[in-house]
Amino acid sequence: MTEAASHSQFTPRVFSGIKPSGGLTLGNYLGAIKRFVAMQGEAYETLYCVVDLHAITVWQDPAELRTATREVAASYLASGIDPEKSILFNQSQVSQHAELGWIFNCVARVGWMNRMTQFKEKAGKNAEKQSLGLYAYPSLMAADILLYHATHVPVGEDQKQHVELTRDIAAKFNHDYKTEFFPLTNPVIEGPAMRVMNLRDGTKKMSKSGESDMERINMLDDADTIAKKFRKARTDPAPLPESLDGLKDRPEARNLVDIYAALSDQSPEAVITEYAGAGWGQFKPALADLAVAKLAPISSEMQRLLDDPAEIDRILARGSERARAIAAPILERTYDIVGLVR
Ligand code: AQP
Repeated sequence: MTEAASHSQFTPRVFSGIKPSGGLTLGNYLGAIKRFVAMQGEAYETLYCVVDLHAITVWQDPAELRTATREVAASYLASGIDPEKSILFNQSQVSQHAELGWIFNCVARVGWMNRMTQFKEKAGKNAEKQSLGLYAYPSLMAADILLYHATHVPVGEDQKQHVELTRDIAAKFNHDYKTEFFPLTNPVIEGPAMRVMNLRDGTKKMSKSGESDMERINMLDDADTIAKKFRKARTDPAPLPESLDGLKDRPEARNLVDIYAALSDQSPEAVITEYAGAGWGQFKPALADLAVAKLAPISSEMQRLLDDPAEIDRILARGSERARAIAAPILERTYDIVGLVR
């Protein structure tokens, strides 16, 4: 693929999204939302999406899906996404996502999908019983990104493979149709909390849909619940070490240090320097206080916004209109390149 496809002719544009598949977690906040806010500004045009079509790749109760969609939108707004500065919308209101997703289903190879670790993890031993949508999810995700010619995608570590697949799809499309139409998008995975782990098992990531509520901090948890969950978080008996090296092979301890670092905008090294030798009886309450200080203002603003769902719907409708204005000509051009007569 040509260099040109990855650079220069594309406007610097950020796209990212979150699935409304349940209550949002601290992992979604640190790995995604906090960074979306930081990227909003002069350097990029920013589009942030509630990716509802991805949510239905596993069963969603319709009423709960509507609530979760508004909750993701409220979490963006409450965290500092400004709907004037960013385009904030939900995927299903921009039908071009599904249309480009189909084109990409015809570009992506079955072998590529078979290598996706997220599908393997989610499907477990029941791959045959999963929806076809869950299997094809990464090509819809490629469409989400490439529909806007997005150059940068802030994501957590778990989505890295899907952004790499997006580059593969763009490169194959460009190659097959002898064009440089789609950019080779860069994943942006930076900071100490790109993979926030489950509080009960430091080898598994914190997920909205994890089995037990005790394994995650939800953005809407109250102060007592947050304190209780950190108090009961699994750790080993040793105190915090003098340096980060001492956290090797201590995944639960490392996770709590990384969470503290991300919440306080410090490096994990700085946290270790501050808490060297401290026991969990000291560190966990400090972590809980910090998490409450950061999350409480966001969750109370979310609650306020959720009291007026019609206003959230208006913001999403307006954002969808602006998103369509970018997406429609890109899809039109794609159809032309592919040879579809309209
Ligand atoms: N534990 C995490 N640590 C860091 N980042 C995370 N993200 C999710 N979990 C963590 C990031 O949040 C963004 C939105 O993710 P998503 O909701 O669209 O999909 P997901 O990664 O599948 O999230 P969940 O919480 O695990 O949802 P379920 O349980 O429904 O599948 C992405 O940028 C992701 O990296």
